[in-house]
Amino acid sequence: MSDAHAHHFSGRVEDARLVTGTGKYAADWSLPGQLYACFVRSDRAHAEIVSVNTAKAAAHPGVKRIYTGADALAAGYTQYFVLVTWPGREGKHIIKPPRPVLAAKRVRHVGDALAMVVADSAQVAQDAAELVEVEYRDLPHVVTAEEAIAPGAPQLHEEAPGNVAFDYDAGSEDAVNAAFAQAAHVAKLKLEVTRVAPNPMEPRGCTVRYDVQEDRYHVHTCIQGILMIRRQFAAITGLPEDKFVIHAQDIGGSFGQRSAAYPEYLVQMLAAKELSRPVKWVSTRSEGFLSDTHGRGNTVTGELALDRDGKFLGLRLDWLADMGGYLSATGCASHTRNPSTCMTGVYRIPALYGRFRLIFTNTVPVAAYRGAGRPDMAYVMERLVNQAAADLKIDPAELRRRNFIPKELFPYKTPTGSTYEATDLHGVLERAVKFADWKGFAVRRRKSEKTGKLRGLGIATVIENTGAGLYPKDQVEIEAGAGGQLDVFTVSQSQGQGHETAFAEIVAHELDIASDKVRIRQGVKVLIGNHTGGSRSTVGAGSACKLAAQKLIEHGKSLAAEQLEAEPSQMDYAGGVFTVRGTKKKIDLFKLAKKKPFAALGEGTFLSTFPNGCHITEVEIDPDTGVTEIVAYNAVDDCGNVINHTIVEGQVHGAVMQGAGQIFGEQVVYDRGTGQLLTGSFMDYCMPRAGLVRKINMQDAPLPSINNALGAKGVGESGCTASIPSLTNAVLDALRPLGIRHLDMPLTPAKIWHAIQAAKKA
Ligand code: MCN
Repeated sequence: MSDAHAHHFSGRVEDARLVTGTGKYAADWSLPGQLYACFVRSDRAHAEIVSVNTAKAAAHPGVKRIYTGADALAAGYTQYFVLVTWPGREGKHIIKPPRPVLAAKRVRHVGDALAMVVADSAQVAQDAAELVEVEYRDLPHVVTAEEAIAPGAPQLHEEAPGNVAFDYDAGSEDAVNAAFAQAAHVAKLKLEVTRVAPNPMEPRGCTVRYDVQEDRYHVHTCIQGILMIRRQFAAITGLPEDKFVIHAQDIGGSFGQRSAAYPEYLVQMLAAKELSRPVKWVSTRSEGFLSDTHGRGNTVTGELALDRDGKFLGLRLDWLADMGGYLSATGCASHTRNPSTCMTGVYRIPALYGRFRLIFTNTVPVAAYRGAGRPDMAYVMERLVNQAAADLKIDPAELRRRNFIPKELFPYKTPTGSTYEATDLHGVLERAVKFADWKGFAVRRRKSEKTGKLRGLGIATVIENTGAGLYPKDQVEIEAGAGGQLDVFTVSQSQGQGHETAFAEIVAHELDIASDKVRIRQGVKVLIGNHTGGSRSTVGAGSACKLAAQKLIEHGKSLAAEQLEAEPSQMDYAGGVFTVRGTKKKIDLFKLAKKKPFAALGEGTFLSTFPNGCHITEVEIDPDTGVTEIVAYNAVDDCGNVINHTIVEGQVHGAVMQGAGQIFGEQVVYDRGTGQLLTGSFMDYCMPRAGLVRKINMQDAPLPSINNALGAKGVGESGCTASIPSLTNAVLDALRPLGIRHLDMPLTPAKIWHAIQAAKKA
């Protein structure tokens, strides 16, 4: 890379806009003549709707129209799009009970929307919503997956007996049974991967305008990409995808949550068309807790069989995923296929079997959340490995070394059908062990003991597949326009990942020009490609950026040749200038475009990549208070070739923080007796504070991917996948000398303190 654009690798170009309040988020879109919507939501966990009386609300001054479940049924907006199309156990397909976009006959969770008031202002809509009278007949409810599958449990959907939406398995049950029969030791744990609320900074919002002339809906909302949401709208309405024009500029975080075509948006469509006015709705934070999809929510029993030498023989999982009251588009895949594809982790385990069941409960639907099943899988695996190490009194790093997939077996086909590309598991581990001064821990523990603290050392060695997508290829178009700038069009959508910076750098690097000449334009042109999710944008859209830039050069060469009266084969290109080889004849890329704008399309099909890493953490626990302090966080990650190191650090930092949040505080809690959501605001849902993880030491261990043009592997989620098990292993390492074998997340001070007190008494 030339000095001319060495400055690219500093800050992010979007930051100035985002931190000075000049970003444009969902709530910032306002359209002339817009009306405002407010939703009436169920205050019951499970009930029949006997009647909805809208008379008083409709008479409220300023109210234009009130929509109810009857309108949803009349429109036929009842069938949702879900990603899972493949069969499960015994060839049976996923059960997709109808979900009217406004609850019609029954409500299935607190917060289930059953009416929408449209009025002149948001305040009037809210006032009127409070006048809607709903008569319910309460039904028995159930808020945990385990209780939902018990005999006699309340049933949520007639179509799904026993509350099971999908029963899926992976691997070979017979092979696992045989492996367990040979085992010298079995480590077994029952683990809760708690339900959490993603809570992006930006509350959800949407403004819909129906254009009569075009006969199209213009939807202004927070998304992860225009295509996936259009496909869902099309599936629900039965209309072609091009009837939906999606507008989005800045997205204030998503973490998987903004991939759904939420029911509210479809009711707004009904209203915008019928009333011939745009309809705007912006969620409050509390409403978000009740209606934005939640994440994780798995109860997993895991068993790891080992031989006498500590070699892994088999892994068996029984996985119950709490899906909430309805299926989301992504959740069903996140909790079946995703964990099964990386079920073997970084280990050579000859026999694997997992049974994954998706269960309905009277709670908010669950969807993909940063990592989407892979952190859950890594957590189960890494907890089991540490449990086995403790049981067998083997150093946990050593037990890992013994069981890593050997280098010579890569590319490695796992027993559940993934093909891992080359990784250097031993190399990453040894670097991390050194980086974290693993050997010096005993001394540090003694030091902590002197101050009355319990010190623990945690490790997680993880791998995950990135690259899941709905579309078979990714396209990017670059336009060299007359304005002296390049416009790069992509259908992926940054939600905070810094694509405007990173993608511009990819294009600028390839074209050997300054990156401020390159402008990334997301979602304004319909191309084929995936939304931003599954940590696949860099390998997909990013690689397509590189290929498009290469094509632009080739195309530019033929145009430049015409201008300079030469043959395209005589043209060279460097530093933004086309030259005729061996002559002084040349033309600048931007001058060429000024004469005649030109464009190029880059595209490709990019396979999964397998980022992997080792995170070693240390905690100190004050036994008098149960408070845990993370005193060291050392991460070594292989995310292939790094495009922008600062962004990668930011991504790992953010994801580690999210993992730490889940381990030390975050949890969505429902009251079993009433089915009410107890964590409905930031007063009672414990978001992590900046001080939770003070310093992360990071090292890149790049082994280029062979599956894409950049040699990059995805990195957006890997910090979650590694931090969740590593931090838990550290806490349990600190507590194990007291005889504490296991605690479920969140590891709050109260939980730890009580466990210590109980252990002292025992
Ligand atoms: N990157 C890089 N070198 C690599 C890999 C990635 O420089 N070898 C950079 C990329 O150029 C990009 C960023 O890191 O700017 C993340 O890239 P990638 O791993 O491809 O992930 P995606 O862009 O597809 O982002 C998705 C991922 C997911 S799935 C969730 S969930 C998530 C996340 O990213 N949600 C986020 N990070 C988030 N960050 C913010 N701020 N907000 C969210 O909602």
